[in-house]
Parts: sequence; structure tokens; C-alpha cells
Amino acid sequence: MRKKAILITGAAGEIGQALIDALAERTATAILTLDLQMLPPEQMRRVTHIQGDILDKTLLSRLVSEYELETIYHLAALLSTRSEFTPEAAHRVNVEGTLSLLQLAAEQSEWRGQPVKFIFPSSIAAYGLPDLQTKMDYSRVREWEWNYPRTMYGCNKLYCEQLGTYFSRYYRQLAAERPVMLDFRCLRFPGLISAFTVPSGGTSDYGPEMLHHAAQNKPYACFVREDVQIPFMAMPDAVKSLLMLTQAPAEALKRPIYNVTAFSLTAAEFRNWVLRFFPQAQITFVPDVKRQGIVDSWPADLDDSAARREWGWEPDYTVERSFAEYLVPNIQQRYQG
Ligand code: AKB
Repeated sequence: MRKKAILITGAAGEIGQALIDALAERTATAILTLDLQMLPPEQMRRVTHIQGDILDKTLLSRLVSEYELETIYHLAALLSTRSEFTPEAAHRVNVEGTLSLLQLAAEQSEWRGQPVKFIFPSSIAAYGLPDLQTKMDYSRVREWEWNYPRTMYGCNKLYCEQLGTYFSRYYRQLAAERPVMLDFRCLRFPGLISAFTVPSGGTSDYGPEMLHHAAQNKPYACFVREDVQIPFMAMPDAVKSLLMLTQAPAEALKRPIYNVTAFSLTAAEFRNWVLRFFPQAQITFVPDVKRQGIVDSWPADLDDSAARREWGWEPDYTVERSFAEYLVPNIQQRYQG
């Protein structure tokens, strides 16, 4: 008999590591993790880890022959800055990898006669505002507005949101008998900030980088202008939103894709928050025109009223609480031993 399991792809990444801890505390179901990298030793003890590539089809078939997957958190992706340097590789991982997993989830849903929940994080990169005036005019963007991404990563995310929706609503729509289809649920995240991991390859990384540098007493040159504004969220809220969306009753969900956010800050405001807790921090602004262009195309804030209305989403961490209760104490402990 196949063993019931929850699968997390990209488990060694920032969201993955935080999600493992939260899930391990809440579920008795086996947690299966997949990543090219190993996990930290304390996490290896809580899960069954497979070190491998989501593009390896043999590995995926072996997985489904051994496990009955109830829920898949498909987190594996190359982020926005990294994807611009290797767009073809990004397309392979972000799109082909997602397609393989959607096919796997579709087969499993049919075989078990019950939908597999497929939870997919997308992001503000799915939006693309044409200029700063439009960014100011449409400050709180809704899910269906300005879906014109200007990065490979944003294009990949937007397309995979549509692929997931297709697999959960229209897959094999012309077949004589419709199969049981997977249950696709997607969140569009703002820039995420973790106290325990440092991001790599993203373009919202300047926020967390400022903070982690300050805590280590290292100078930091921020690669965007002081006035640039995007939404952010502390990692515990990102995990909370993933778990809430997974648990939400299907009847409550009127759409497959939801914005979620916590607070919005300009880069200068972000620096001021860092300075409040690390007054010695040396943070300068040396904008990189190209990366700046990407952040300029992202919305200044997200309208997450659909998530609030339909499944009760509400962040726990305001900016004040994020810094004072989660980020600063944990980061200080991390770097000061
Ligand atoms: C990135 O910067 O690529 C991500 C994102 C906002 O999607 N953090």
C-alpha cells in the first residue's frame, strides 16, 4: 500500500524550511521533501528528504509509486534576478517542472478518486506596471489587474497560475468521463523576510539583506532607490497563509489565485526600521538601474481583500511586530550565537 504523504518541493529554500517546521508540528502525515540541496540536520530528522531534481521524471514516477500524495506544496523555483541571467533554465525549472508536478498530481487525483491539493506560491512578480506614474495611480493592485510581467520569473509564475487553473477546472474537458481533478490553490506573495534564512536570487532581497547585514555589523549598499515601494511580509505570516489556504473549505474559494500581504514600505522606510534596532547600521543607496527597473514594475501594495473575505486571511505581524518580535530577536540570536 502506498504511504500517505505531503510533498514539499524546493524544501531547502526560505519558505520550504519555514513550512517544514510548521507542518511537522501540526500533522501526523509523513512529510516528503524534494530539493537539489540537503536540508539542515535538525530538519532532516523531521522529514523524508529526497535530494534530486523536479525535472527528473524517473524520480517523480518512483515517488508516486511509493506515496499517496494528499497535498503538494510546489515551492521549487528560480527567483526573479537569477532567472534574468539564465532565462532558459528558469523556464525549464519554473514551467516544465511545474507542468510535470501538475501532471503527477492529476494522475494521483484520478487514481485515489480524491483531489490532490496543489498549493502554489506566486508573487508580486506576476504584475508589471508600465511606469512610476501608473504605479502611484494603482497603488493597491487587485488579482486581475496589470498582469503584464516584465521578468522571466514573473511570466513563468503567471503562466503556471493559468496551467494550475486549467488542470483543476478543464483538464480532459472533452473526455467521455471527466476524471477527478486536482485542487489548485495559489497565493501571490509580497517580498518575504525571514529571520532564519537569507534570500538569494530575488529582487526584493534588498529588504532582508539590509537587515541581515546590519545584524552582522556589515555595511550594505542597497541596489534600489530610497523612494521605491513594494509590499512585504514576515515569514511566519507567509507560512500561516499557506496553511490557511490549504485548510480553507473548497466552497469558500471563489477563485484559484489570491493576493496576500502584510505591510508596504519604501526602501528608505525599511532602512529606518533597521536603524531603529541597529543604530550603527551603515546602509547606503547605490541603485542598480536594471534591478531597479524590475522593482519599479512591481506594485507598491497589494489588495488582499478577496483572501480576507473568502477565507479569513489576516496577517499577525504588522511592521512593528515583525521587527520587534520576530526579526530582530531571532536575527540577533542567530549572529551573536
Ligand atoms: C523575487 O524577488 O524574485 C521574489 C519575489 C518578490 O517574487 N522574492
